[in-house]
Amino acid sequence: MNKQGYKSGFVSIIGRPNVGKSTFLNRIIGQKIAIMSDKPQTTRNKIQGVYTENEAQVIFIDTPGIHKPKHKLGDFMVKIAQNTLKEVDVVLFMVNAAEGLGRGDEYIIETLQQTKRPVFLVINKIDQISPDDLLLLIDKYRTLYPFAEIVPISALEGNNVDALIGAIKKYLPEGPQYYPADQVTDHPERFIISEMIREKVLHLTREEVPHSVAVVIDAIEKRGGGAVYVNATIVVERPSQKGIIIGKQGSMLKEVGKRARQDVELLLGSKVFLELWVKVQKDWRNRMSQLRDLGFRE
Ligand code: GDP
Ligand code: MG
Ligand code: K
Repeated sequence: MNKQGYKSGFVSIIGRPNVGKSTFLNRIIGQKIAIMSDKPQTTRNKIQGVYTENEAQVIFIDTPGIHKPKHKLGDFMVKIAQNTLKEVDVVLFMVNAAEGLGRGDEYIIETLQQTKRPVFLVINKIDQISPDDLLLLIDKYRTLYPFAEIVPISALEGNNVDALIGAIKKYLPEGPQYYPADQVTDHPERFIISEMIREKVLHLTREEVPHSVAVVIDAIEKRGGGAVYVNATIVVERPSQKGIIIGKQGSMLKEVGKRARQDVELLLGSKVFLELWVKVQKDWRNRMSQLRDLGFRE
C-alpha cells in the first residue's frame, strides 16, 4: 500500500564486531532479532529487522563481506557488499567511542569510498567517554570521510537513539509499507517469492486479471533433503477472476505454479514444492487490517 507521504527504505548497518550493532537493533526493534542476526552469515543479504511507525518503515539489512579483512574476501563477497552499499538508502557506519580508530574501521572506510549513498557515522557507547573526547573523535573521523550525518549514541542506555531514527527518516524516499507493522523480522525471501508468483499471474492472464491481485505466502518450510515447501494464496476480488486464474481444469494455475516454482528454485538454490490456492475476498483493498494481513504493496 502506498499511503500518502509514507516513507520507507533500506538501511545497512556496518561496523567492527562488538561496536553495538545488535544492541542498537534490539533497542529499536525488540528481542527477536538478536536471534536472527547471530545466525551464521550467508552470502545473501539478510534482513536483520524491520522498524515500523505511522509515517515510516525502515528495513535494516546486513551487509555480508564487509566485516572481514580484505585478503580473505572472495570477489563474490566483495561484489555483494558493494552492490548492497549501492542499493540501500542509508548506510550506518557504527564505531565504538571507547576505542580508537582501528584497522578494521579503516578498511570499512576504504570500502565506503565506492558508495554514493549517504553514510552516517554512528558513534556508539558515548556513555563511556567524556564530551571533550567525543568532540575530538568527531573531528578525527570527519577528516576521513564526508559523512552525511554524525550521530553519537548510547545504544545501551538509549541516548540519542530517537535522533538517529529521525535523521534516517530524512533520507528515506517515499515508498510503501513493505511489511506488516507487527512483523519485526521475516524470511528474507518471502516478499520476493510473492512477487514472483504475482508476476506470473499477471503475465499469463494478461488484461483479464487486474493488478490489484495480491499474493500471500502462508508458509515456507524446509524439510528433509533440503527441499523447500511453499504454500501461497492468490487473492482476487471477484469469482470471475478466480475462474480465470484457475483455468480449465486447473490448467492456468498449474502453469503459474510451474513458472513461479522455477524462479523460486533459482532464488533459493534448492528444490521447491509450490502449492497455490486462489481466494476471493471482496473489496479487500478497502480494508486496512486485511491489507496488513496480506502484506500488500503497490
Ligand atoms: P555487535 O557485535 O556490533 O552486534 O555488538 P553487540 O551489540 O553485541 O555489543 C557488544 C557489547 O557492547 C555488548 O556487551 C553490549 O552490551 C555492549 N554495548 C553495546 N552498546 C553499548 C553502549 O552504548 N554502551 C556501552 N557501555 N556498552 C554497549
Ligand atoms: Mg551482533
Ligand atoms: K531476518
